[in-house]
Amino acid sequence: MIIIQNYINGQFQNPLNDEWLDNYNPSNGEVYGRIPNSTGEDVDVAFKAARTAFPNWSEKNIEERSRILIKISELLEAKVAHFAEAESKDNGKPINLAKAVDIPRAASNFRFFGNAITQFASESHENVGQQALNYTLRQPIGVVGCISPWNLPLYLFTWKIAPALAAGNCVVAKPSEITPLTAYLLGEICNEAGLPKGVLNIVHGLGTITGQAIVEHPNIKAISFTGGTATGAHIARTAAPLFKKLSLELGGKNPNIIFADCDYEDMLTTTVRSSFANQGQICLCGSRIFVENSIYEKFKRDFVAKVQQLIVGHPSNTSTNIGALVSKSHLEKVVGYIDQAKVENHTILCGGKKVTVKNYENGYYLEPTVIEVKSNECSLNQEEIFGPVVTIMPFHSEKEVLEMANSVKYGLSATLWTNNLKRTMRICNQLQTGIVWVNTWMLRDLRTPFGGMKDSGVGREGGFEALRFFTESKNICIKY
Ligand code: TXE
Repeated sequence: MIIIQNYINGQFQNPLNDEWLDNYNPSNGEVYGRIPNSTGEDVDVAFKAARTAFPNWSEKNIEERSRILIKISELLEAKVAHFAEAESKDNGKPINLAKAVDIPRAASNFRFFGNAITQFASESHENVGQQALNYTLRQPIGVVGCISPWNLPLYLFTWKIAPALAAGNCVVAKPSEITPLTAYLLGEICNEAGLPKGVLNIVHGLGTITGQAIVEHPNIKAISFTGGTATGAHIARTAAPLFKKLSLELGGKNPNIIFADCDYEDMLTTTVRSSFANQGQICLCGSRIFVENSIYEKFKRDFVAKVQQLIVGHPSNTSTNIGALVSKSHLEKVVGYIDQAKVENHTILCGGKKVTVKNYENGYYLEPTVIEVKSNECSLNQEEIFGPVVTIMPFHSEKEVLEMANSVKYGLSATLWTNNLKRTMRICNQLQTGIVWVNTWMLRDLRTPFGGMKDSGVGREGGFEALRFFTESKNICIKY
């Protein structure tokens, strides 16, 4: 049994009410740990520690802040195997994925923002006619709140914390109650790296209690949130009258548009990955596949054949492609969409059933599922499923596919496969998404703006966008 504690003021602590929640291992459905069921009182203690730490941290030499963040990155890199094992156990993702992607990326987040802050410049404007100089300061906000989800636990947790700290803020953070383990382990690394106590505080608990208390706290002045769109809307409503800065990275229903002139084999291999990586539980997964009519039947055959080769298995097995879904309730939600497909007479081309993995019969496993839908209007094409389920349908013209791609409430990312440059430019200009990948998927560069349009969120993360979010600008005008 792993006992996870809050990390407040550099120390591991029980919740003040001594109430705890069970933490499940999705690969076998068993409880393997417990986490604090923290309340607003714990959040307030964390806030006070952060507020006390703020003057020293914000006034620290930038090189010194940068050095500590890079040290955290190095310590994480040295413990990739340990963290990957924890992440895989907590989330159900294949160990190979956690080792190759999640934990290295968490380390990169600290390294990247540790370096980025040393390059973060602000503007100045001289008005010679009026003999005035304007310059803009970018000052840390104070104590900020970071709330992250369960799909890429440490990866997204650190994607918020690293820029917040780099910019000189102190943080009260809450990882998802479903996947708290690697955030817990991070506390020790922060101490080892010499992060002063109180600069980062990690409070565990339910979204509706602990998360809500962070959002409602009158003196936590900015909230960076990644999670579901409904939760994002609730947070926006709560934060608005308190005039908090908000960054919301929410759900997606991303189109994957495939033209006949693409590099077919590359497209096929990448499309399997963009559909099912992390059991399809990535907000960037291409969940609606649109294929040009002339290659539709061939694609259907080849894609289904490749998907059927994916191995569903225990996350710790290195040959596993598809691990366990994150929770029982999430598995049931995803299965609900497959049932809906049957009711609406869509065609399930492969998958569709829960999988029983030998010796782990109570784990949350599901076959990778491909569904041929009749139209883009069905709920399977309009709502975020967030599991190993993709839909496919043919299109006949550029105009038709653009209309379908854009006619959802979400606008996070899109993928386009074509070798026609003019078409690429036309479509990229018209797609209503914050991110477009052409002839690739999930090729990330941490300097680029990251986030969505429409119901996929507000604001952008990444690069200097994140540092701008976590700072207040102050313009100073001097008459000389
Ligand atoms: O996320 P929640 P859920 C989508 C996906 C999924 C759906 C719901 O479709 O099926 O959202 O997932 C905290 N105040 N995504 O319910 O609740 C919560 O504790 C403050 C897309 O698991 O949004 C957790 O730390 N915080 C997504 C975090 O919010 C609150 C990734 C996210 O949980 C809160 C995950 C409140 N009132 C799910 N209520 C993506 N964009 O990548 C909850 N939380």
